[in-house]
Amino acid sequence: QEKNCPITHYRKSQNIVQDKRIWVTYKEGVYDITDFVIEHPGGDQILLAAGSSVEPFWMLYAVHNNPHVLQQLEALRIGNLSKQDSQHSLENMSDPYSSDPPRHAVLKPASVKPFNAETPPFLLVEQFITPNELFYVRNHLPVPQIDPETYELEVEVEGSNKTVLLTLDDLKKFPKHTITATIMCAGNRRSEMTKEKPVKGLNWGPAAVGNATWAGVRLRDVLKKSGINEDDKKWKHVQFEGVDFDPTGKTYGASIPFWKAIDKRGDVILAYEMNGSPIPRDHGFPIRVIVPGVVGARNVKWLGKITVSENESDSHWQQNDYKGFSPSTNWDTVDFSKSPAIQELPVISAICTPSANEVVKVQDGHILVKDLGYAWSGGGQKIVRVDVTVDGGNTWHIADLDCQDAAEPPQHWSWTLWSARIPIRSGIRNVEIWAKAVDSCYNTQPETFRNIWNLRGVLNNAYHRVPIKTQ
Ligand code: MTE
Ligand code: MO
Repeated sequence: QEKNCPITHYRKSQNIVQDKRIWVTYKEGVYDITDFVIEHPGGDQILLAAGSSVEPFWMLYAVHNNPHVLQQLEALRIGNLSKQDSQHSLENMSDPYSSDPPRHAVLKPASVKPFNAETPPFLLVEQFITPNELFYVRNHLPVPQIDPETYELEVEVEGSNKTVLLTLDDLKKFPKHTITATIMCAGNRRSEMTKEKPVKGLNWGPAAVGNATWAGVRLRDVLKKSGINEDDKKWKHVQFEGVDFDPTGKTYGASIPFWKAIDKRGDVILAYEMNGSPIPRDHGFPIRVIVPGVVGARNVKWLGKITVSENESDSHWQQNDYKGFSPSTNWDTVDFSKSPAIQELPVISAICTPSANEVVKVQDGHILVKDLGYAWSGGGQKIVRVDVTVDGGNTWHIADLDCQDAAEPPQHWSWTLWSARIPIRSGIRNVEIWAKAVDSCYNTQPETFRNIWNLRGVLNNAYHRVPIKTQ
């Protein structure tokens, strides 16, 4: 443990100073991982463990603790710790995920620790409102245990040394505001993009999305009560911090533009209810920010602190993740400071039933699929049309928009559920259903993933294509 490499020296693999080697330990082994980090995309994550044991980190990111990774590591072993040193406090280290809440068995995990899971697609489109226990879960870290009796939310106005502390009761004294809004992960449908060319991230299908009714207090009301003048040009961002934290003590964080936070029509709320119940632990109990129309990552759960600022959040998830890049940008050339953080999401749709390779009955020369899919657009835009084709775009059929909220743009926050009755030429057994949606700005989806591919696999909104068999 003679080398203690400060993380900040190694922010990106390109910046690694060759004469400062990076060592980690695992059990009694000592490993020089410098060359590995240079090769490895996302090497900056590994550097959290630089100069120390990787074990606490692997408990947090359990995907790494597998035979393949251990084998790779073994090749880098340069020595062993003394018996004394290797007997340090490992015994006291418990699984940080042991107090995570129980989950519905139907949720399909993309990773277990941290817990990430999506709804089975056919269940997703059965109901306009996604039930709490079926709502997808995207956690970066263990679920914090928060006592609602002692919970306090801190509100800081940067540059003033005044901070406001609000208990749950204080918060509930503000007028209650209810909205129905879709929340979607930036990585939703990533598994399709990765088929074009591998991307780094959880292998989500089309169901890292859900629609719920959220109730709470307007962020705007809390900010005004904390002394913020909505016309003050100085304020550019509102930052949020969760109380979930990584082994270095860093909490999950994100920010949104000030205008979105303060605008009455932005409908940003500090929610304490999800579909009429207290927010479940996985979804942010007791308070989570709902930023409708904006990517899931900014909807910070287990909210601990709000900061009104001139600057964006400096968290990893605001600065070095959840950004889009050119298809030609790779892990050697990427510069996260050059792309803006994703806020409003682009228009998307997905076919949820039938599933790939399902056999579908033809009746009167048509296939009829109820609850076919969902469509949604960010920024409070509404879906005005969904087009479906089964002949590669020679003919398009207009889908029925079966379930749609009455709210008008730019405050239309919910998804639209749709279905279609599609004519099929007789004798054709294998067809591919394609879907694309059009929103109230007349934005539509790109045809393929090829030209929107990006290294993190975000913004996966190309036409959804599902091959089926007819009978
Ligand atoms: N907030 C905290 N505190 N910690 C997190 O890991 N994940 C974010 C966001 N808020 C996250 C968070 C991401 S990336 C998404 S997509 C949504 O929460 C997921 O919300 P859900 O789990 O309620 O579906
Ligand atoms: Mo996400």
